[in-house]
Amino acid sequence: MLVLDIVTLFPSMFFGPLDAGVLGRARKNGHVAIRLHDLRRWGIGRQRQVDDTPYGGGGGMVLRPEPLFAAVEWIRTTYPAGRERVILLSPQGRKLRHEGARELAALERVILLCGRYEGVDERVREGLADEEMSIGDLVLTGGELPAMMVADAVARFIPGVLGQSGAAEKESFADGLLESPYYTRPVEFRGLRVPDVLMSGDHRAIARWRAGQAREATRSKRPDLLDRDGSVTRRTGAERREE
Ligand code: 4FV
Repeated sequence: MLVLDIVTLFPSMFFGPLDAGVLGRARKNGHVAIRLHDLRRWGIGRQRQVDDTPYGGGGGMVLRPEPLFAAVEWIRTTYPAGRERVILLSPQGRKLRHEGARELAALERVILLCGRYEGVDERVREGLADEEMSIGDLVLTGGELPAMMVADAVARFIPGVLGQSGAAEKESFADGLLESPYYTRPVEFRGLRVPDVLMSGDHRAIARWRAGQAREATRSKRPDLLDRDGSVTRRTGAERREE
C-alpha cells in the first residue's frame, strides 16, 4: 500500500476530489492511504505564523522553513516508513510525467509539500525536499491542486486500483505514444461512423490499426514525443526541454 502524507494550509481543499471515483475506491479498499496535515499546526508563536516577508524586499509573502521542517519531522516520527520521498510541488520542479508517477507508486510513502504565497524559503529545497515536481509551466495560487494530480496519477499504478491489472501500462505515454482513438455505441452518430476495422473482429487488423493511429496522433499532436526519425524518444524531460 502507498501512503501519501500531504502538508497543506488548506486541508479542506482535498475533501471531495480524493474521495470520488477510482481514488475514493482505492482508499476504501486500502490500496492507497492519504493523510492530510494542516501546516498551521506547526505555525510559530501564538499567531501560528507560517509565512513572512521576503528578505531583500519584493512584495508578497514566503512560507517559513520551520513549520515545514517540523511537520515532516513529526510525520516521520509518528509514521515511520522505509522507502519514502519528500516532494515539493513547485513550477521549478521536474514535470510530472508517466514515468515519474510510476516511480513514486513503487515507494512506501510520499510526503507532498504544498506551497502558497510567492513560494517557500529556499532552505526547504536545500534541506528538506528530496525533489521538486511541477504540473506545468504556469503559476498557481498553491501546490494543492498539483498534489491532487500527483495522488491521482500515482494511485493508478498501484496494483488493484484500476479495473484490469496493468491497465496503466496500456495507455497514453506508457509506450511513449499517445493512445489510439476510442469509439463506442452508436455505430453512426450525426453522419460519423465508427471505423469498420473496429467491428471486424479481426484482432490483428484492429491492433495494427490502433498502432498506426497512435503513431499518427503522436506525430500530429505531440511530435516532441518522437525523435527526428519518428521513433519514440528516449529523451527525458530535461533533454526534451532543449528543443
Ligand atoms: C506549481 C506548479 C505552482 C507557485 C507559488 C504555488 C505555486 C505558490 N506547483 N506545479 N506549476 N505552485 O504553480 O506545482 O506557492
